[in-house]
Amino acid sequence: MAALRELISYTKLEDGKSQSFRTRAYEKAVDAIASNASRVCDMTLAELTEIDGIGDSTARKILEFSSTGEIAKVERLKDRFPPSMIELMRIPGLGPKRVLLLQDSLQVVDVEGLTRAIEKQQLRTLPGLGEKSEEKIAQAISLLGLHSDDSRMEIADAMETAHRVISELESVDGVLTIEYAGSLRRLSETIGDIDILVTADSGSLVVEAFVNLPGVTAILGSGTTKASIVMGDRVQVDLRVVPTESLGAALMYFTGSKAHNIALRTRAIERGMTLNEYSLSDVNSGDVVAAKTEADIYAKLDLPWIAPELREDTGEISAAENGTLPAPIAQEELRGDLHVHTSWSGDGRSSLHDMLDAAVELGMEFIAITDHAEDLVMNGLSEERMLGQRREIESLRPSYPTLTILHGAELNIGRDGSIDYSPTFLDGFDFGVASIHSYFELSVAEQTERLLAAIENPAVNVIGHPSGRMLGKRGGIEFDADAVFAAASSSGTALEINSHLKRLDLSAPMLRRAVETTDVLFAISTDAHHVSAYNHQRWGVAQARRGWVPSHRVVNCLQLDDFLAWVGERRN
Ligand code: DGT
Ligand code: CA
Ligand code: CA
Ligand code: ZN
Repeated sequence: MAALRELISYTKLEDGKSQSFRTRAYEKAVDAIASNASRVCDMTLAELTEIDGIGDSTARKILEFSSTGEIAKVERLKDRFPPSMIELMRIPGLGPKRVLLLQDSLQVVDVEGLTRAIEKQQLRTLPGLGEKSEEKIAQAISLLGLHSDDSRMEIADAMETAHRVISELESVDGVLTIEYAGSLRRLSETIGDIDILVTADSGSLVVEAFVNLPGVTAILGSGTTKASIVMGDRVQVDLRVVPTESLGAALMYFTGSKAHNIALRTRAIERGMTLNEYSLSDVNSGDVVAAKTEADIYAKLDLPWIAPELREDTGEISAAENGTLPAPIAQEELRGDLHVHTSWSGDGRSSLHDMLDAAVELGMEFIAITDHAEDLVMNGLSEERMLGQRREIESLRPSYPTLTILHGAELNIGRDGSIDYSPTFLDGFDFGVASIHSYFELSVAEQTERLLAAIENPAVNVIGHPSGRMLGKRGGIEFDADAVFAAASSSGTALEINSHLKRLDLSAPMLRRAVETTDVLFAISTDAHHVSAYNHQRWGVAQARRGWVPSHRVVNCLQLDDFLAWVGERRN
């Protein structure tokens, strides 16, 4: 039982020691509950004390929690000890006594403060600590990955954790819907914490399952409708269980951004209403005006539904009001994928045949197979192997009557902007993607020249992941974006929106600038190296939304004939 575990942590702090008569009693009760099949939440005092291992005072705490959703003592202690102190107790070498000492003598209550204190060599000055223990604690912090300055996660990691949590919670009894909100739903590049919203018959059952998920290393708080946990080293996940009738209001509130919420609240007030996480309501009567869906609420605020990826208070509300906000692209609008790898290249993990089968299954109408060209040292295909792949495609075409298969290549943009193979050999392809895979350190002028040369090359239809960035690893090349957008716009070369969560390349601000200042076209591509990665299309679509890209600018949303016409224009 999560509430009891929380009680144990806080009692340790209150007592200033890890073991006491009280903590032992609570721990015994936790064990007793774990081995007892029936639900303690519904039991009477008499039934509870009957269980071996649960004493009278613990039973009263459990009863208090089942009827009020809180334990008053824990709530009181939270005022004295912030939840971050509970997290500090997880660090080897720091028990309750030392955590209290840190608070009293150095006003340190969290990992960030602790790291600063270690940097200033303050820990070694405390009674009972010395240089050695300071070093040990510093080591433990870095081993646990509790880096204070870098506490935001990459979106790829956060999304993976969120999906793991969601799939675990799906099997809990009485769960109706699960969605993630917050910065994750807005597709921010980095995520502070993961926010999950659930509708369910019983909040406490969901909370119970949530705090007991595999991989939970700390419970920062829990009640009957909400809880916060730490998974693994440092990933915080916040859970809210909300009533079905106010799901829309809750989703809006917890999706944020905070700035977007504030702007909407102001708008509500101007219309004689109040907006909070429960509903949009009439300010005088208190009657609910809308709450169940986001679209209902936006409509009552005289706005179309605004896609989560746009909710940053960067002009989306006035654009929505004026009708100039692009309709959000839907994944169903994509008719094909234009950057796809197969096991012909060293890093592809599914066969050509399997990639085509999966494409048909997903309803694609066209596809460009674009394995690496020869200049990519490890994985590139020689001319001979490219011709082998072309023969295989030709022999497979009759088996895929609904899929137009283009034989392309992912060409490498060299230092001077030249690409692989001879012009004659390049003529043999149906399609070309050209990408930056090397020379990340050149000057802005040189990088711009490289991109411009590739854009002008008739063998190139799309510039793949134009900046070459890898989120959390490298920033990508710097180039004169306006010059590149203008050139791509006049030559008809599309710029890729790479769907991989580690790339999301071009970035959203770049996309928005390109859309606002030029007529440039885009290709939303998965860069799939395995059949399962077609799935990433949804992130590419979300990234396009975040960049305010309308679907009429996206070449894979074109009808087949128009798409082929666009490809052909470029190549002759
Ligand atoms: P993060 O976690 O730092 O990447 O960013 P968010 O946006 O997920 O922020 P988080 O987790 O603190 O809160 C989730 C959402 O809840 C946030 O986007 C908007 C809403 N929210 C949180 N605190 C406030 C607040 O004080 N006022 C308003 N209006 N909304 C808030
Ligand atoms: Ca968050
Ligand atoms: Ca949060
Ligand atoms: Zn690729």
